[in-house]
Amino acid sequence: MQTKSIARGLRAGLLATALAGGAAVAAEHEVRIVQYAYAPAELTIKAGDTVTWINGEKRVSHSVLFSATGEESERFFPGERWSRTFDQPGRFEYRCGPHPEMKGLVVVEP
Ligand SMILES: [Cu+2]
Repeated sequence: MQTKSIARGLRAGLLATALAGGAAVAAEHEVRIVQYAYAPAELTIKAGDTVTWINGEKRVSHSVLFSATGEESERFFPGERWSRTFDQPGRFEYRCGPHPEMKGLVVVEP
């Protein structure tokens, strides 16, 4: 009888810990850049997550330029990467600074 109620208490405690931990853990996402394109071009993430763009080209540098704010990464070269954390929900359309035809979108859910 006493053993059972202790086990129940432990289970409830573990569940609460798991839920709190799950909400606090931010995820990492990757977007590869190959042949003048972002892949995936559209990405849906949760607020607090980080996206890393990886230049997978042979010799071309690219950037990530957010159209709405003008915020732009530095140019990054083949093998290099650039990361941004998205704390606010919203739609973040972007393109490549030197190659405006390259377009991408990050949707950040609350
Ligand atoms: Cu580019």
